[in-house]
Amino acid sequence: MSTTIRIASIPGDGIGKDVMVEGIRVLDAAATKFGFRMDWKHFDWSCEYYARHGAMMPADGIDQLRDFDSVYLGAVGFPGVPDHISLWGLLIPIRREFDQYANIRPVYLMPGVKSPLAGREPGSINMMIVRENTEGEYGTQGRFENRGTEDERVIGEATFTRKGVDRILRYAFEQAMTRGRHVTSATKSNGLAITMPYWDERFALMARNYPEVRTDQFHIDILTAQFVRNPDWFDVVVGSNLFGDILSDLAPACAGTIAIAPSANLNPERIHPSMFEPVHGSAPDIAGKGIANPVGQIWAGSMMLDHLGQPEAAAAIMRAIETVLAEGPRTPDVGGKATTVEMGKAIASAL
Ligand code: GGG
Repeated sequence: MSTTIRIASIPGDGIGKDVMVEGIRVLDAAATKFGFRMDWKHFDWSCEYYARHGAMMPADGIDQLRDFDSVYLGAVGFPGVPDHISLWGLLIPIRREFDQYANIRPVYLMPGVKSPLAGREPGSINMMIVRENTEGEYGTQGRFENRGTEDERVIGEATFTRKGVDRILRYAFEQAMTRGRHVTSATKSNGLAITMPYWDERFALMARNYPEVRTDQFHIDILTAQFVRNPDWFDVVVGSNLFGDILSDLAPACAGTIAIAPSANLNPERIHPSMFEPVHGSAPDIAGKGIANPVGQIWAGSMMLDHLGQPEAAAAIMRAIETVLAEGPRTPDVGGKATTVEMGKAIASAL
């Protein structure tokens, strides 16, 4: 009897709906080729759902997802719903309730994709951003004081727990052991005088457990400059929730386009489902026009299959993505004239 993989798909908003169709097309084709079954259940949770129900998902939404092997997400956010409402109503609760503390975002300069940085060859940018995903600067703790007066101020708290910091640092070092044995820490301990010195302290302690791994750390401001000047310096880059979020848009932009970048929200202990999504957002300006690049969604699907014990299918999808990015058909953002559907179909056929 063949394995069945049960996936909750949440296309979400904007181009999430366009690229999800292609992600499913490619994963279904991979399943047929490699002899397993994909069993999809689709959820319409989104800003449209919010407009109808006053919430991004039902009150028991997390429980509805609990028994799936993984969650496959498109994009979240649309004009009319404030971004903090849409993110905190859907994406962030899933990450937190399922303790998906490791957000893994690989960055690779693919053949056929042009870096905006001069003289960069395919493969010359090859790093992994490891982003802390459940605490840090992303938070709802805080308060307004003297609201509506001249003395108005707002205070937001960032929480860094020893457990939370150590487990993401450990994850980054373990990743480095399987790659180039180099970990860079993103910090800002010269300005953020409480949380970031603590982060640095835990980083130095964690590094002692991995004498084979070369380490360095940069303040986030100069780190962004070095991503642009010297992206080949980096192997694994570990950062807090906010810094990792910023770096994982910047790095794929240096490698050509954020549109192809994937993201795995992992619960490494596999007690809960993990979630896979493209790094990009819902891009309302091009939603429904049929020109969104589906590669970020499809690459995220490859990461999902790898996580769920189908490494051959995952690798085949990556080869198919590389072939189509190099030879076409390609969407306009990567220099072609193809539609989202044409590119998705080409990747499915290249398997
Ligand atoms: N692909 C999911 C999505 O819509 N991401 C956009 C976004 O703003 N994400 C914020 C985050 O990853 O924390």
